[in-house]
Amino acid sequence: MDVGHAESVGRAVEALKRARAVAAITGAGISAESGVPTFRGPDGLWRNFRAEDLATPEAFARAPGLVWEWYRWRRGRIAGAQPNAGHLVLARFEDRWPDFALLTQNVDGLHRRAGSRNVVELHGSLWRARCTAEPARVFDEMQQAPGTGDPGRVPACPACGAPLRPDVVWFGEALDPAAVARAHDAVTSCDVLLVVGTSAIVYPVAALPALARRSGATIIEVNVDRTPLTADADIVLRGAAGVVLPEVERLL
Ligand code: BV8
Repeated sequence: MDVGHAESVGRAVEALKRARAVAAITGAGISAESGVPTFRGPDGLWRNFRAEDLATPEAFARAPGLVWEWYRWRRGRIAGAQPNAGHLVLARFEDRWPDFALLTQNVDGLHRRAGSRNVVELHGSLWRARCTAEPARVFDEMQQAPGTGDPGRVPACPACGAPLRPDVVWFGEALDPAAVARAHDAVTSCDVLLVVGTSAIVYPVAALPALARRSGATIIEVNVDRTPLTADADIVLRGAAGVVLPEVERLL
């Protein structure tokens, strides 16, 4: 561990040891070491697609079969993935801080599979589908709804026959108000906010670290690269989440 990094890890450990309440925001980077492609990295999901082509209500209205193909492809990529050491450390943090809140932008479900229970899936879940006619009708694991696995097909709601859509938040769509309220409560009441593996450019989640900072929290960024948040983070741990988070946990 280089001296600068060791010192930053030490400062992060001290802040966490003093913390009464801790929260974390995660993005696609924490799943990278599980083999799940990120959105904007060199092997990013967006490399072959443009977000506005697929992750928007307009795209779904224009080409629902294409959008379903993309989500089925992503489910296939994720189905074989296992939670990595970074996911597991955050799951164990629930035992250290009873109210540890995990606010994720990821839709891959890996935090829950790692054992995290207090997870706010701010952008929904790839593993759920919901009825386009009655959004309250949500199908878990997608197996419950016939046709969600059939290539090219747009699955139909078993209750009313309307098309199903992935239960995720697309660009231009509002986040679930209840999830946003839980995230707001977590970041305004924590002493330390970990921001792990996110490019910090997708709003409204990207606005949460500034809110935490205004509320007095220490911001710790864990990322392999710089982001728009880096300059405002109190502590920057430059490295892979699956390496850095275990380094921190070992010293707690
Ligand atoms: C909203 C779910 C308003 C679906 C996603 C212009 C037009 C339209 C909208 C906007 C606009 N300008 C701004 C907006 C708002 C827009 C937005 O912020 N756009 C950005 C791009 C500028 N936001 C929205 O549209 C949001 N809704 O504003 O609604 C509204 C209000 C009321 C009423 C109606 C409407 C909705 C945003 C949610 C969009 N959905 N995904 C799906 O997944 O298919 S976004 C998508 O990006 C994912 O959720 C993803 O998680 C998220 C953020 O990306 P990251 O997770 O950060 O991933 P990324 O690849 O970018 O970065 C990975 C990072 O990890 C990198 O920093 C990398 O260095 C690092 N890394 C890599 N490996 C590792 C690592 N770090 C650590 N360890 C490693 N090993």
